[in-house]
Amino acid sequence: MRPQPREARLALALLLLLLLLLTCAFEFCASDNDTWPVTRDTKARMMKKLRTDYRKLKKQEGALKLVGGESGDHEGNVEILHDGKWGSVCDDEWDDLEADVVCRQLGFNGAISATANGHFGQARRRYWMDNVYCDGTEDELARCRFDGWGVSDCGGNEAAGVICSHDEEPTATSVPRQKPPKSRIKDTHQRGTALRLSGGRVRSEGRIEIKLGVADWGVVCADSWSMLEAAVVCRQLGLGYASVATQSDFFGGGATPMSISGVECRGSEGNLADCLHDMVVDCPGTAGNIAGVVCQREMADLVFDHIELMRTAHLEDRQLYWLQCAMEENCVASQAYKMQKESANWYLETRRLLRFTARILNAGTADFRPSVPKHLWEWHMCHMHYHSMEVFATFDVIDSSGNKVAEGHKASFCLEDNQCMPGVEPRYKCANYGDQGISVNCSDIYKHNIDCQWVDISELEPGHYTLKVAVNPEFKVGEMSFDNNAAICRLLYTETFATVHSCIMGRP
Ligand SMILES: *[C@@H]1O[C@H](CO)[C@@H](O)[C@H](O)[C@H]1NC(C)=O
Ligand SMILES: *[C@@H]1O[C@H](CO)[C@@H](O)[C@H](O)[C@H]1NC(C)=O
Ligand SMILES: [Ca+2]
Repeated sequence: MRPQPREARLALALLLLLLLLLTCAFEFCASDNDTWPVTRDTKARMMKKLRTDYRKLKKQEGALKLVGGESGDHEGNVEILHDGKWGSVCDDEWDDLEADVVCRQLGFNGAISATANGHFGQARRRYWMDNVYCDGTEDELARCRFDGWGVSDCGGNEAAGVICSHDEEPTATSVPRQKPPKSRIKDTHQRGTALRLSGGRVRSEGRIEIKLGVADWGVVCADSWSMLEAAVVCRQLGLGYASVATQSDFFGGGATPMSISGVECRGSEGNLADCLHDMVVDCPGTAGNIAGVVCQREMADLVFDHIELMRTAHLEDRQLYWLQCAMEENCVASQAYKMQKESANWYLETRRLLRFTARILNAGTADFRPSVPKHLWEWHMCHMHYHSMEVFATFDVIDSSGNKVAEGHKASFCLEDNQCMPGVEPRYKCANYGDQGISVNCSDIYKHNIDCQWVDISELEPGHYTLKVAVNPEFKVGEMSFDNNAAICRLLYTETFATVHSCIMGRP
């Protein structure tokens, strides 16, 4: 179980208070020394200070604030106080449940939305929390599950935020003032656009500069800049595929005027002018929030095998006793953690798992390598291997109105060559801290019988659903195409069996 630092500190403060009282009672307070009034005075002052410290501690540990919001204090990136210092929260696993807890802790009725990717600017401080899982009943964010204070592998652009519902403006509908809707770049700037890279060490990299009509060249705000937008730039300039999307002044440009912000592409466009942008430039965060790219000719391309998924999908009922490793890796639904908290016999409870095999082929022209460098890989004791990519795959069950109904967990994997086409030598191996990756024309296979290779559907009502399995779902690693990274299937679930059928290939 995770230690409860808040409780621990409160207990410590109380203990000190008691100790002081005792010392006092035996040493000074009983003496009839003529300095007794002074001692009593000192004692009273110390007691008072301790009491206020204790109250402060109680109030502050786990306190939240929202920063960077523009239209009021009901929105912003989340910062949390731990150990007397404010820190940011990473957006991995950040969604409506967590946002709701944040908003309620801050005294709002609930959340309108959870924001990610530094929606309200870059993270200003170190990350205190990562992989936060709330079940929605917590009264404080600090009571949700997370990786531990300060444990995170997130970059500066992964700040989590919220927009809380507030009714200070009764004239408006329930939606508060948000950024105005976006428009296509070429609709706003009909006199044409031109694109170039500047400040790179070689021709195939640099900051993006865009020329709108007769205006001067300007840089692009990196507020929603990702591998998808970067891919469009590389394609348009004939430079191949995007391998890195930068959000900094790494390639200079701090003194160049900002031409556009909020650029948003699907990733398959041939021209950046087909993407959306803010009609009025609105670039949150620091001056160095500039979009850049590194393009490459050769690139990996993961393809998810949906045939194998259909062939292998089946149900298994398993006692929590056998799922303790899986619990450590967040592979069961939050209901299971609740049982663990509330019942002494929690390990006798049964969970229902929808198991299937995930087979991922690299059909590109370059190896697929993990997004996290080797020295930062996390060792997972339970499964005795290193995780090199925090979110390599997502498994989601979605109902007919588009809601996620079985908590899709985000699986970290150990990437390796399990099966290669004839004539291709496997090169990546997880064992012994080996190099991780997937070679061209090799597949990484996660068989249905290994731990965590499932969706926990214990709370699911029988019926018809959509099962969506996706690899590299956050587009953290560059690929030739993301249109083949997901299998989107029909799931029929009855009390006694489940079938997965009619899969199509799609985007995460
Ligand atoms: C009273 O306390 C003072 C110093 O705090 C000390 O010097 C003195 O000896 C004490 N007298 C008695 C009677 O304990
Ligand atoms: C991978 O397979 C494709 C088609 O099966 C082939 O054209 C290509 O040369 C192979 N690449 C490598 C590096 O083996
Ligand atoms: Ca792909």
